[in-house]
Amino acid sequence: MKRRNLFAAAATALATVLSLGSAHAQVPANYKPEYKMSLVLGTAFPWGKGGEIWADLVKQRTSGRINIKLYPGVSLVQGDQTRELTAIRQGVIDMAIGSTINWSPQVKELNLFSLPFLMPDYAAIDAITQGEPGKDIFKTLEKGGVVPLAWGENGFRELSNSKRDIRKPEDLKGLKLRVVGSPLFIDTFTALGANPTQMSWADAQPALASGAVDGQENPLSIYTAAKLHTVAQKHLTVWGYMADPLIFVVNRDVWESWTPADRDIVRQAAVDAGKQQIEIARKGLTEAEAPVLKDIAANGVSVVKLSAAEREAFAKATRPVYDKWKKTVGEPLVAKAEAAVAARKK
Ligand code: X2X
Repeated sequence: MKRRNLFAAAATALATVLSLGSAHAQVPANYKPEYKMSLVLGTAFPWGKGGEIWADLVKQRTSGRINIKLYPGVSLVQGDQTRELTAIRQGVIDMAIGSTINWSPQVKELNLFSLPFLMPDYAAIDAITQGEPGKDIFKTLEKGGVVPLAWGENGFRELSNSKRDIRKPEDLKGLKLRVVGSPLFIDTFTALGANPTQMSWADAQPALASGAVDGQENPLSIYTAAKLHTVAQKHLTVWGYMADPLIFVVNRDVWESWTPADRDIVRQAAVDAGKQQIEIARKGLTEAEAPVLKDIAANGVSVVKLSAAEREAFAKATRPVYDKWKKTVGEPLVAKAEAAVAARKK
């Protein structure tokens, strides 16, 4: 290295040390050494990967002023995912990426996404989350005391069980199914003749393993990463009856404790992480032939893909549930969502 270059390199190194030093010196006194991010699933799943990306982007872009630690398994609320939103509001949790399902017991509008057969494809999810209905939902959450920043995705929830192939509603008769924590799911599966029982994701896996329940519904990224074929889930029906988006949020007091510049960074990082997370969640599912389905079948799982007519039979059987819950969600919001779906670019 020439002498001049050496000098330049030394100057750069010194500047880096100084800027790092000053970045630390600039951490406002009211900032916490660590912010707690709640998630149901860890980094083996698209959900947790989204959390990791968000935390990493924030750390880089704030030069470490905002340092986020992931708490998967909703461990800050002892695994009870339906208590997560309340804990965010109370400040027990600083920030989270949460499923619309888990927060819907507190925010009735979030049941929108759980209305059976509202969203026929991925474009329909995007039309709602990225359009007017999504904005309305964010306003509702803001009024509810949290700061929503971006959308992510858990995914279309497909049905698995240990007993038989499901092609028509009658096939569900008497099946014991684990469902998530919104009463809407009890209504949907009761309407289909099944025997639904509500439990947390933490309890679901042992219940499937012991045979206490016969089946469950979850996105295929979860089915594969949690290896549900090893807990007797050998029959899978791809019916796309609903999908749960994820929402990136921050507790309001935490948000207000940050400088406006840092708020901008955290918001933009959530938007960027959300986009990447949605891509990860859809990987293997949106390509031709859906390679994920081949991988699942290779594990000896019987994969049933419903035809449009078969799907329609399930939609018809659950229509009364849709109509009942439309009132709970709010008819104007549902009408807006239906219009966004009808106008979507396929
Ligand atoms: O509990 C579930 O099924 C899960 C992991 O998908 C949610 O948190 C909604």
